[in-house]
Amino acid sequence: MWAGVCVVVFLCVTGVVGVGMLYPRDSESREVRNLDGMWNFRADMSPTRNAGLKAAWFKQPLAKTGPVIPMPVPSSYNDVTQDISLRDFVGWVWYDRDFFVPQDWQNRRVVLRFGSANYYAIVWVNAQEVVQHNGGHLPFEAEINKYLHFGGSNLLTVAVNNTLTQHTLPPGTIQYQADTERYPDGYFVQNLQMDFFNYAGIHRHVRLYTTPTTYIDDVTVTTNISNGKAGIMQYQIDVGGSAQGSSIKVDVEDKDGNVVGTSTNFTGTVTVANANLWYPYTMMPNSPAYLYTLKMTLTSKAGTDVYRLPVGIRTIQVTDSQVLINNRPFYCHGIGKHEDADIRGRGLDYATIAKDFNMFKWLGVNCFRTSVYPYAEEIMDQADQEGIMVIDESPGIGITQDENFSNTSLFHHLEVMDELVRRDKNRPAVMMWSVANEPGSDKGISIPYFKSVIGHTRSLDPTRPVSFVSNKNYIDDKAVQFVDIICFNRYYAWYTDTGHTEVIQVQMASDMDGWRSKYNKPLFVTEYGAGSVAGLHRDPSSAFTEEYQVDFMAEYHKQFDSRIGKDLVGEMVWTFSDFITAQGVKRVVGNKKGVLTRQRQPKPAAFLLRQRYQALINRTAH
Ligand code: BDP
Repeated sequence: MWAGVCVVVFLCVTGVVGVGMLYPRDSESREVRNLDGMWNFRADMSPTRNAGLKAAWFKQPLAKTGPVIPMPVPSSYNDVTQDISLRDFVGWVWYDRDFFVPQDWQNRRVVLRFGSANYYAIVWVNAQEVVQHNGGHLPFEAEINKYLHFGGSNLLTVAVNNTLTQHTLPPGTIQYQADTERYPDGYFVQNLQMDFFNYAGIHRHVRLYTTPTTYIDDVTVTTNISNGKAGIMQYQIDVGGSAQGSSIKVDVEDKDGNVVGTSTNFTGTVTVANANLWYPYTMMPNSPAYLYTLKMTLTSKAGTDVYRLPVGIRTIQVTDSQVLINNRPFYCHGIGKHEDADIRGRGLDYATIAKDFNMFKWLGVNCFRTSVYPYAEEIMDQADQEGIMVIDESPGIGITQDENFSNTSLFHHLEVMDELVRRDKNRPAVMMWSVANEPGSDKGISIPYFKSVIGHTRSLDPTRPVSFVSNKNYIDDKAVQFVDIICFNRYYAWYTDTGHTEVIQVQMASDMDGWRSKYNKPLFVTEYGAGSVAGLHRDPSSAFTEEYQVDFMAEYHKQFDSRIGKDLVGEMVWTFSDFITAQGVKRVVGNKKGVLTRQRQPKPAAFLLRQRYQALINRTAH
């Protein structure tokens, strides 16, 4: 019916999983050019949202097809204007801009890369399609040499569709209302299966970068420790272009630029004697997060290509009751969050990244979950550099309807895991992959589905634990059998027994005992939280006041304290800051479970958390 949706479904054949997706980095042989800035923008407001594709708006500058407005890239487009129809828009939006390519790029490989665009994107350069991408939170790129005017101006056009269907991640549905006595003609809404607002647009950097025509396409590094001292880096380098006759030099450099290990093999091992290990900052306060540089120099007929990858040497092991980092127990006192902030929605912003990491340190947070989709690479970089562990989660939230477990959905989920692991596999901060949040894991059909997604992820990366986050109980859940760590979200005294904090300890205790006795695996409470509207007070406390959030959390903390060092390996409060959701009677301008406001100002709950986490640093650090 609605052409916008059909296009999404039928074009989904473009699985863009090539070998590598290295982050663009300048080097002796590579140039990176940022295309961020103010682009031209136009939403396709036609009833079928299909006018732009039909009339091929990409064939000419967007401004010639109709009125355009300036739109910042990166950002979500939703909150930038005063236009309610744009805020709540569903369908195709169009962006374009010019860019110049110097003549001397002609002999290099030129790549156009998007950090992410939510959800489905089609990209044209000079009116020719160069790439499509299905999925809202991961990078995609295309080699664009054959479309370029070297030494001249080029037109870049992007169409982005935010429609969520039963086979997207997260899934959603488009609901039409045919009753013309109650709804305007052609009325439809996007129904969501998650509680965060479906911010959309070009959310992350758009960049051009160059490489020689024979180039380092990908590198995979895993690390180990020998005799407690020597760091072992096992790596594999993939070459793109014509690799024949090429050679490689691998140098491991320490922070001062000293070469501490070398190799000349494409696949091999480099040993660093007396290595500085990578630790989360709470385990090694004086020298956390030590990063070496793996400098790769490829020499071929096409010249030399140099790429530098930061590498942290560390191991992760999971026993039946502990997580060990470099053979030492690690307790995660963490937080769940969203990328949500201010006017830009989920668009990348360095000030917000810096503020959020400063708030992590202020609170004493030593890990976070990329709830509930993969975060920007620049956020992940910060975690690597500051020594904050990450549960790296796919956008698999809301997998609850039978159709969401179909083969079409499964295929896409596997593809998303390919892309996520490909992007983040070398990051020391990533402690675990989470393939989903709160799926229908009590259903029989979830068994083959999660067996497949978890098994596939484990085969992509055998070095890290894999899990998903359950909101079912130990009796009903059918998919937790496949995970390495049992992650679960609980809202006792919030969604059930609202207002009764006295039930928390008893309910949490029997819950955790149940999981333990059934599975004998480590437990991780990935969400617990109560809403509080900043400035709302009541004493004695009641739901939605700042006091209630504090009372509520304190009860959970007592239960956690009794299990740290036994079977609980982590706790994460939900959530870091208030965030915008779809409108609904349960949400007052968004979800208020933040311990910070959306502007990152602490509520009393943040001071409680800070006190707890700073004390936990002292208690669990060594
Ligand atoms: C959990 C979801 C999370 C929600 C939270 C809530 O995992 O995404 O925001 O509930 O209701 O079920 O606050």
